[in-house]
Amino acid sequence: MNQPLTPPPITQTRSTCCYCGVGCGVLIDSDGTRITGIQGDPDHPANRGRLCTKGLTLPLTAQQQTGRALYPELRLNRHMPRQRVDWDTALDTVAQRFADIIQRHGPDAVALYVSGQLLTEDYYVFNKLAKGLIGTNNIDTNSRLCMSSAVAAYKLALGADGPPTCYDDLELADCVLFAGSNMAWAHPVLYRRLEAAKAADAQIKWIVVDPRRTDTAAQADLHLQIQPGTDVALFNGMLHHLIWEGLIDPAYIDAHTAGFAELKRLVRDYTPRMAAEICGVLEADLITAAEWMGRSSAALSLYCMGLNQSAHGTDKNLALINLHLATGQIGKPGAGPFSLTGQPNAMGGREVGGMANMLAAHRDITNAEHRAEVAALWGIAPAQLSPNPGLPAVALFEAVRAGQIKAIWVVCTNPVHSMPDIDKVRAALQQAEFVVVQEAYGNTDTVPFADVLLPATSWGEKSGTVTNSERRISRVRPAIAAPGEARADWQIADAVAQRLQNLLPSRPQGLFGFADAETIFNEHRSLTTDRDLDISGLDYPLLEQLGPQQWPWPSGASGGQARRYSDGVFATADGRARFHATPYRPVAEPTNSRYPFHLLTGRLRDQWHGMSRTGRVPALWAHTPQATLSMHPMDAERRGLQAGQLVKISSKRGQLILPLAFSDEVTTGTVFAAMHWNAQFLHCGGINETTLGSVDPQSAQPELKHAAVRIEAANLPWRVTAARRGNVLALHAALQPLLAECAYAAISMAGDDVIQLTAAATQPPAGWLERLFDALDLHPGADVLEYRDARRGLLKRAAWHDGTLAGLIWAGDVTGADGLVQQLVQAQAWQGPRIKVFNSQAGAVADRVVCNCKQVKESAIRQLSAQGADLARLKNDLGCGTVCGSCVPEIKRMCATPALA
Ligand SMILES: Nc1nc2c(c(=O)[nH]1)N[C@H]1C(S)=C(S)[C@@H](COP(=O)(O)OP(=O)(O)OC[C@H]3O[C@@H](n4cnc5c(=O)[nH]c(N)nc54)[C@H](O)[C@@H]3O)O[C@H]1N2
Ligand SMILES: Nc1nc2c(c(=O)[nH]1)N[C@H]1C(S)=C(S)[C@@H](COP(=O)(O)OP(=O)(O)OC[C@H]3O[C@@H](n4cnc5c(=O)[nH]c(N)nc54)[C@H](O)[C@@H]3O)O[C@H]1N2
Ligand code: SF4
Ligand SMILES: [Mo]
Repeated sequence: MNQPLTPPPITQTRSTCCYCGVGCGVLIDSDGTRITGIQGDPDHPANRGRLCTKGLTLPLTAQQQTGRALYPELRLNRHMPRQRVDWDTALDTVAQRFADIIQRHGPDAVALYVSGQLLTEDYYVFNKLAKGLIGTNNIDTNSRLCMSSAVAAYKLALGADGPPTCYDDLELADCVLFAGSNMAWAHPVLYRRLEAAKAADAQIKWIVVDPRRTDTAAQADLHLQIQPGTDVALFNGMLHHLIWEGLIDPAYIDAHTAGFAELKRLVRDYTPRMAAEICGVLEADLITAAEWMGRSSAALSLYCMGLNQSAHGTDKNLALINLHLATGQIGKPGAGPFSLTGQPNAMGGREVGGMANMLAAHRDITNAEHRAEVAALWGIAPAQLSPNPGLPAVALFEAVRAGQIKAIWVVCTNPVHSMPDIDKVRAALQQAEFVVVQEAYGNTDTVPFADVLLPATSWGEKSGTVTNSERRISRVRPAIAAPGEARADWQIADAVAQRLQNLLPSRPQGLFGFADAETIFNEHRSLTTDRDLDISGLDYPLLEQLGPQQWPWPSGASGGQARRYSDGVFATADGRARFHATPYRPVAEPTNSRYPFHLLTGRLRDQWHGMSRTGRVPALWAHTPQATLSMHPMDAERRGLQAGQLVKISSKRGQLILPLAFSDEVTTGTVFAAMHWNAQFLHCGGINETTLGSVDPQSAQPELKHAAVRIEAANLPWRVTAARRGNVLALHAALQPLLAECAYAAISMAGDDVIQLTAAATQPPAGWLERLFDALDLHPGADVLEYRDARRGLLKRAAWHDGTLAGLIWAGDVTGADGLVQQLVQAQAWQGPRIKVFNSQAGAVADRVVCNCKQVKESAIRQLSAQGADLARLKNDLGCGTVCGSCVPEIKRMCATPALA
């Protein structure tokens, strides 16, 4: 007799979401081997139980091993594929190749490129490995693409890195300025808190500065839709008004700042009229923004990549901080310049000094005293630390390309997708003598360049800490064991370091051999004593007992510090904050007659960066099912372009083809593309084929937000639409190698178990269709019908399973195919003779899912809102927007402007 199976008991593990810098606490359910569910941690101060669409779907990213990097792999030369090897072989090879290159060419011939998604403990070990053991400062991170302008500005203006503010300020501000931040999508859980505060107090004013009408902008009281890159002019113009209308705080300026006179001289020229003209906004709107801020009792600025990712990102930050210092809107509840961190541990990386110009605990490489302090704490001679700053990301890859850096170890980031001008990055990795990639997934655009692939554990599997945007340190805990032979990032670094030490006898010995994450944390905190981020009083038991805590927390303290500089004493030598005179400078690459469009780039609501995780979850594709280029309909009309048409986007560096989408969220002359799609889902590496490597002189952060481009119709008459029901991850692995051969090709997840491929070319690439049939297992047989019309170049195949349409390939002409894909997704019983499938002319049009949690589609919302339903009724009748709330801004917009939304 069969015993009834008792399901294994579910255990709950308290951890942190691995996506954005909000740093939401999560409770992970697992049955011992699999992650089965997730909830927001009701006790975590960042989210109090809430999660957004990305956080809520985390278990779905972790349930299958397909696509994960599970075993170390090694290739002996570039002409061979990598082979699975054991860990010792992989680690020995990395250590030997690095040691060999260091001995032949010196320590600066090697580099590490790491990530703000590493845990603090991982980061600490990598930083010690580069700076302490190897003796190079060539360790930079993807935070260079993200936060480095914010870091540079905080240090210049306030004397130290890190925001002076905290999340509780979100509810206390009566004027909120969002600058270059689409918080509704990029920091959704904090945005929910702001929405609630505004709903409770109608006096609260929101100003959004963004060249696009984002979901955040659509909810603002005032949207300053500036021309790209003109923020400095705007802030200078606002300050001009504040000064000449007496809305500054002279007592605060006198007591706590320096440099105001010079700034005042500069902004004299920035009359509101002149500034508004540069920005392309109304003078009256600029003045309103200044008035609201100047008369506010607590003004808070929230800013992100629209400021940082600019060739003058540091000045953009400084110009905004100037406004806060001049009005005394800093160091008090509800007020201050609040830089939102993007990645979950951008802050932790800064704390351990994991960048090319930093040392541990916010120390500087060029400062001899700082070097001596770190050397003493590590127990090595000061001369063992190199005084020369390492190369920041863009220059680092350039040095690899130039042959100056010969080995590079890439950890937890995907530069072949996320760096500007990726063709140069590909050339660099091709040119390098030795490339190591340490990844959780085996299918990113960087992995093909790896001579050694080191499999890393990821969310739900690793232990350590992260620091969120408000300086709060949370524990990350494992809920399940590592998949395959994957190891924790710090363990891999430690294992290589111990081997490298033996191979480099003249370098410091005995720095490694960490027992666990806690030991690393304890060493890290000992380096922070008496620094601005002093956490010498914090440890794992305390975090266990009291939950996540904010720094600083010096030994003996009984609590962290919510706000900094409340006493008006800043972290500069004389305690005064610094004003900086910031003249306006235009974007690095102005538009011209050859490249007439401003290209903006940014994020989508439900995708995360290169999609190695979010791209695995069909539900997260529903909100934005495909990569497109957004253009204002007037620009399209002028050029005779239709919505849905394939267009070529070219810059001086490169080009790509995408379908055109009409959008009045961009102004005329400006187009937008999301940053997420890459060669795992497209025929090319994505929008960074076109972007440029111009960097900010002070922060070395590249201008990823803007490039000058040309848009023209792409004439690709041969079309393919294919779809298949099955395991989407396995199907994706089979289809991905076909993408690069077409002029345009895109994979998307059309339903929970349906994958779709769309492709276009001038003519079919040789043998490509045969491989497509193989990939989708669509060979003629009992359940597969074929139609050919050689004269018209048509070939169609359709497959059935259990009486429903289960697969199709339409090649040559794709008329009617989209409707069939919808039928396939809906999996309804096929009606009538199967042969009818080939006559299909049109059919159901895809209906976008707006609310992920309740699976509410656009058509349902539109239908009700056309009848005058408001948000409350839509929530009540359809259930949309009632769980995570990520779709609420969009639903509100649909209600307010049904024709436009
Ligand atoms: N859903 C989702 N959330 C994320 C991420 C993700 O991948 N997906 N990534 C995380 C990370 S690492 C980061 S860094 C953050 C980024 O968070 P955000 O910076 O908020 O997001 P972006 O969409 O990159 O850019 C914000 C806005 O900058 C605007 N912008 C472009 N040029 C300018 C300009 O010159 N001036 C101004 N004022 N605005 C401009 C763009 O139109 C865009 O709306 O998001 C984090 N959260
Ligand atoms: N055009 C344009 N480009 C941009 C931006 C933009 O706005 N526009 N934004 C920039 C910004 S702000 C950022 S932050 C970058 C982000 O760019 P990337 O850093 O390239 O982004 P991810 O795709 O998140 O890369 C993280 C990688 O780490 C892997 N991974 C996940 N967990 C682990 C782990 O625990 N260990 C290891 N070893 N690997 C793991 C993931 O599979 C993934 O491939 O993109 C930048 N690029
Ligand atoms: S806001 Fe969403 S993505 Fe960000 S930490 Fe919270 S749940 Fe994760
Ligand atoms: Mo970022």
